[in-house]
Amino acid sequence: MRFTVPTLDDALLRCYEVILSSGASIGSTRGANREVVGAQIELTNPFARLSLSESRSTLYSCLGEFLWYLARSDDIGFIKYYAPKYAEFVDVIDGKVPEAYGPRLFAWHGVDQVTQVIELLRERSASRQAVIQLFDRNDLSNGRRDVPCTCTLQFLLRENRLDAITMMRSNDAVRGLPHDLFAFTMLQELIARSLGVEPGIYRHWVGSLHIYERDGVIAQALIAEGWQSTIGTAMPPMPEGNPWQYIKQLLEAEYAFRVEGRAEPWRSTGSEYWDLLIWLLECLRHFKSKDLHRANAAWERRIANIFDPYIKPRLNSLQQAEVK
Ligand code: 5HM
Repeated sequence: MRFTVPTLDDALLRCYEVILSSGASIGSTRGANREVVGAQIELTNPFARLSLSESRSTLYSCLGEFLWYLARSDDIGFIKYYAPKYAEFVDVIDGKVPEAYGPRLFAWHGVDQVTQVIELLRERSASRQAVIQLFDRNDLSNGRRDVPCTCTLQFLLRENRLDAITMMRSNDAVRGLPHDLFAFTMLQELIARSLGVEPGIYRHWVGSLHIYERDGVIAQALIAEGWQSTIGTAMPPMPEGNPWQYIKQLLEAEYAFRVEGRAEPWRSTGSEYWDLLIWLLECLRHFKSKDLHRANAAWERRIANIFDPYIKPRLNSLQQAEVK
C-alpha cells in the first residue's frame, strides 16, 4: 500500500478502507487483527496532523504524548494525565515506562539525538546520516513484552525544506498512527525551525500496519463520517526562529497545570503560537477540575479558533453537566 495525501484524515481514511477491505487476518498475542504489510504514507502537508473526525478526536493525547517526549519523561503519571488508558498498552515498572521515547530521543546513553541531528545538518546540509534511532537490539532480549515500534527517524534537508522519513516495524492504525504522525511531524517542524527552514514532505513507512478486530468499529465510524474537510485541520506554522526557548516555557507551564494544579492563566511567551498551546493546557486543567467558570473565562480569552472543534464539545458537556 502506497499513497500520497495532504492530511492526517485523508491518510486514516485511506488506511482504514484498505486494511478493512483487503487486510490479511492475523492472530497475535495482543489480539486478532487485519494487517497490510509494507505501507508507505506520504503526507504532503505535515501541518495537517490533527483529525477533525469525531471518532478520532485525539488532540490532548497527541499533544500530551509529544510533551512527554519533549520533557524526556518516562513517568507513567505524566502521560496518563493526557491519555488515561495509556498504562493498559505498555509495561510499567516502578511507575516508569522503560520503552518511553523521550529519554531515547534526548538523553540516550548520554546522547541527545535531536540536537545531534540538528548540528549535523547545520554542518553538512546534504547529509544522509541525520538519523535518530529508537529501536535497540537489546529490546528483543531484555525479557520485556514491549518493544518500541519506531525504528528510526531520518531527516533530509532538500531544496531548503526538511523532509522526514519514519520507519516503523509495527503500527496500530487506529490508536498508534494518529499519535505517531502528530509527534513526528511536530518533531520534523521543530528541527526544521531550528535549521531556519520549512518542513517538507513527511513519509511514514511501516512493516505491519494493522487494525485490531476490537477497534474495527472505530475505523468503520471514521469511514462512515466520510470525506473529512481539509479546511481548518492544519495547525498554524511554528513561528520562525529558535523554538527551544519556547519549548522550555511550554514545559514549565505544562508542569504548573498538571502537577501544581495551577488554575490561573499562564504569562504570555510573546508568541501567539506557543501561547495557544499553553492555553490548551490551561483549558484541560479546567475541564479536569470541572471548573466551568474558569473554562468559560478561558474560552472568552481564546486567541484563535483552530482548536474550537476539540475545545467546544468539552466546554458544552461541562455546561450541560452544570445544568443537570
Ligand atoms: O507486537 P507488537 O510489539 O508489534 O505490539 C505493539 C503494538 O503497539 C502494535 O499494535 C503497534 O503497532 C502498537 N504501537 C504503535 O502503533 C506501539 C507504539 C510504541 O512503540 C507506537 N505505535 N509508537
